[in-house]
Amino acid sequence: MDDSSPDETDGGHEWVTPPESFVEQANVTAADREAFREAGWPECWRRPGDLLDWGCGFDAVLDEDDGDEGPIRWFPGGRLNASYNCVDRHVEAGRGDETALAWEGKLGETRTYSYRELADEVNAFAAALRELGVEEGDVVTLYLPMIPELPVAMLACARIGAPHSVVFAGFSADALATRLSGADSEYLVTCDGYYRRGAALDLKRRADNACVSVGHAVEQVVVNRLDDDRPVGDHRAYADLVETHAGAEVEPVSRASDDLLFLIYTSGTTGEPTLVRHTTGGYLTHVTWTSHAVLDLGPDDTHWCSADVGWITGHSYAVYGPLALGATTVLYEGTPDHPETDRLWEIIERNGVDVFYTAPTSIRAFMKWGEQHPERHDLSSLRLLGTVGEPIDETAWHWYRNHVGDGRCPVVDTWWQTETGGIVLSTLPGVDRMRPGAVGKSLPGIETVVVDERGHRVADGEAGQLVITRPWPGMARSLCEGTDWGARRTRTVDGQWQYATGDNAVRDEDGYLHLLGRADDVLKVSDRRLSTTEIESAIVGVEGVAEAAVVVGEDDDAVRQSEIHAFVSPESNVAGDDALRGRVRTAVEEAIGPIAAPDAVTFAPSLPKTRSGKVVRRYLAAIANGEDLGDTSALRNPEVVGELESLLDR
Ligand code: 6R9
Repeated sequence: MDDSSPDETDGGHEWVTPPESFVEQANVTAADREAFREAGWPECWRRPGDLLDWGCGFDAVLDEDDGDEGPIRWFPGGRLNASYNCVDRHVEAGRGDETALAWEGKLGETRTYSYRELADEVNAFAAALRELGVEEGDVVTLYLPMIPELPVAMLACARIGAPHSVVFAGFSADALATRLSGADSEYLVTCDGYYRRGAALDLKRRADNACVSVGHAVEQVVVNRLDDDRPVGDHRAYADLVETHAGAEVEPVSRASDDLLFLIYTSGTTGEPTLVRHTTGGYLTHVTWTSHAVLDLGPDDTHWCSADVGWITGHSYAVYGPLALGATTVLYEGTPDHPETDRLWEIIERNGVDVFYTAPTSIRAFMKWGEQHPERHDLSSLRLLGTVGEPIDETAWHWYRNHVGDGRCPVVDTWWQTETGGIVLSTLPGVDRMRPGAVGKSLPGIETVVVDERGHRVADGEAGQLVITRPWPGMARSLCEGTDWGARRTRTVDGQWQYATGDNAVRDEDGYLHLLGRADDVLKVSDRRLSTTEIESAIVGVEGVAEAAVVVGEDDDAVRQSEIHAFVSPESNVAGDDALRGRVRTAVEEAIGPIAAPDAVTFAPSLPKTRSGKVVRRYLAAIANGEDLGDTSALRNPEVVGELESLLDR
């Protein structure tokens, strides 16, 4: 197939128009966009709210200030249950035999759950959680790999009104312990182990180590994934619990719209891990509506969001969004290159996936492996492709559209964050023209501007920070709590409410946004969001290390994978050698997990600092990437930057 030439150019920009065949069947039309505009904010969010079943309808779309816990509440007065919306209502509508979940295991096994089977297991596990003592409002931590028990446990928690806190299974015991303590969570669902590239990893041991260092008792439920009948000690076995409670019916707890659905840890603007809290009504409305409008999902679709459920993308678009709409969601336990580099295409073909949502980092890997892999498979079921997590460059965008989407599937580049709950910027696939290399405009009902440091709007074409200027339903509840600006990240400038995203961007004259990366200390490595503080404190914990700072670099590979680059200053009598490099990496693996281990470690006599003593990571990133440093005169020690360039670990 030819690499596509631009469909059209105007104003010097390349535009790609969605094909007529897609436009005709799209869930959201130009008239819908217009209806949003006419309804005005916040009333325009009423129709998305109506995609859900509310046990008790909301009194208003938004209560901007009730003065009590937080100033902003979506759908006040409304009551609902997320598990009812994602499971029961589809069974009640006669769709119980349709597939809810199609699971592809690491060893080539498959398992499917119809909506009825999902309902049965969610009910049984919800009853089991109750028997263990979990009450409404208790936080249940889920430390599980990509196995069906993870979404089942999430929905079981939602059913009884117990907020879940999912911790990515690649995180270490220490990272799990921090998250268990921080969320005050007394219940943990984990598993004996899981397979990664053919090897069995012992998750249970990590969980046990974490529980020992938590200041309170933690009750564990253990899923048997390795099928080797390891004893679970004095913990409860998931399979026994589900069997004992088979046939149980647990009435879904009626939750206020503003009640918590889940907690999730992410890295904050200052690089610290922070707890983000999402609500039931606002969050579920947002992810359901964006799954309908941007991912174009409905009950007849088979959707595959390849993100791990341990991150926000998996929560919103592998679990809650597609299940709320009654679609089939595909869950894959393995990695894209094991056993072969065409594993994903085989899964798409076998399951008839029609909407595929992945990250640019994966697309760059597919490019490196070559187009012969997707082209060997029948991918004609696909009708829409999406990306998320980091900017996608034009080359990767075109490769994805041509070699995976056969040149006919629209590509939606979706920008959002853990804090926004769901998609905020994207084209609407049946309405808007696409611009490779740019995410689209703000979605209907959402308003954004690009501002300077004082919060004032900059001219189109100029770079600044992206801010969202009106509350949106998926916004984390934690965003409006707390009083200091750093934690809150919302402020009022000249009477205008603003949420600071931490991302730099340029808005062009068509309203399309070009994302330029983070403006703060958040580390986005490929599509993973890590905490600089967590990594740096693991490194300075190594004997012989005086100081450390980590930044994102790009390796020299043609596919431009991002990598973690650590600048480490050893104590004066300590050699910066490979042995120390090894100890630095091991320390990070133990404190967070292998995904956070630095790819490059540059030893430096000192780090560039401002006169007030703050390390300037921006210069370190420029050095790591061989970029121009610009003016360094504001540094206390400008001479160090030249020295660092020659010491670089390449
Ligand atoms: C969903 C998710 C959020 C950060 C965000 C930004 C980056 C996400 C992007 C993108 C450019 C896109 N990001 N989508 N950058 N284009 N389409 O990734 O959440 O893990 O919280 O990360 O990811 O920097 O601020 P999260």
